[in-house]
Amino acid sequence: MEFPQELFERMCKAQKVVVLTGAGVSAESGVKTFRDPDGFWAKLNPQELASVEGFLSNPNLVWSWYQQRREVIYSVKPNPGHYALAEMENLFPEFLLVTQNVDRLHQAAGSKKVCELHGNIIENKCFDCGAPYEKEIDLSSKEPPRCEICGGRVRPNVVWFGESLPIDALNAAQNAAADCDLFFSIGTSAQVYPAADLPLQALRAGAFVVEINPNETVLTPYASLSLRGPSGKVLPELLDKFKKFVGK
Ligand code: BJW
Ligand code: ZN
Repeated sequence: MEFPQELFERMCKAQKVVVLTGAGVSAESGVKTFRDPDGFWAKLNPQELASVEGFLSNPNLVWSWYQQRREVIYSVKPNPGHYALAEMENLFPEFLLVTQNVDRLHQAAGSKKVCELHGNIIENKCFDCGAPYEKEIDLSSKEPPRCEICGGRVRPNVVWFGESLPIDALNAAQNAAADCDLFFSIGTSAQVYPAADLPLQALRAGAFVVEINPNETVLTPYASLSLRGPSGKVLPELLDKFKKFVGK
């Protein structure tokens, strides 16, 4: 892929870099996205599976869905896109990786500073009292275990529709977006708020916003640059060429 010279120049000058990732970054690891034609929401109803109302009306269904996803996530590995992002962390004076993904693949690839906006699927907590549930989960269990403190149902530590995002992660992401010079939006359809607002905040702050996605998104008309392709291919190539650019 050809990259415009301006991108390398921006990367060279950048002091504060923010990266927002979404499900597309894990697609090449074998984790389904949500809104693609073969994604989860093509056949399943988000309100039924990823909302408080869904859990209240059918906790076993929601629990089983997350159990299936956990099985996939425990069996997959980071892809070259994850590794390239882990390496990028060391190339800029300030760098923040903000992810909507719940799969912890960025951390598995070696990223150190990761801001999880939508929680993660590895940890669990009580639906009623919020206490962390730290006992090991039997992956074959078809109904949520009960909280040892209050007896409430246990749920994954993810953020469902209508729920607030973890306040520290959200503050860190918004502050960084509003004060960066280079912002990458990678593998996200940019439809879910407040994450979708981050690249727009960066644009308002005067940052150069680069989208990496094989498909157009609602962000495309506003992005300073769109790189069309899978992140597992585009990111390692970008990193490689940037290192050569800096080295010469
Ligand atoms: C590739 C690729 C490859 C494929 N390489 N790319 C303002 C306006 C309107 C609505 C709202 C608003 N503020 C809040 C809302 C309500 C709601 C919302 O945003 N709704 C919209 C959908 C309209 N937001 C919320 O409820 C949030 N809470 C909140 O704001 O609280 C306060 C509040 C509440 C209510 C009203 C007002 C304020 C919470 C959002 C939580 C989202 N949770 C989920 C589930 C997490 C748990 C789980 O995993 O099950 O998070 S939904 C799902 O979407 C998941 C994802 O993190 C999130 C984003 O999806 P993502 O990552 O973008 O995936 P896709 O599938 O959409 O896109 C994949 C992309 O990859 C595509 O573009 C492909 O082309 C690309 N791709 N292969 C690179 N190889
Ligand atoms: Zn409890």
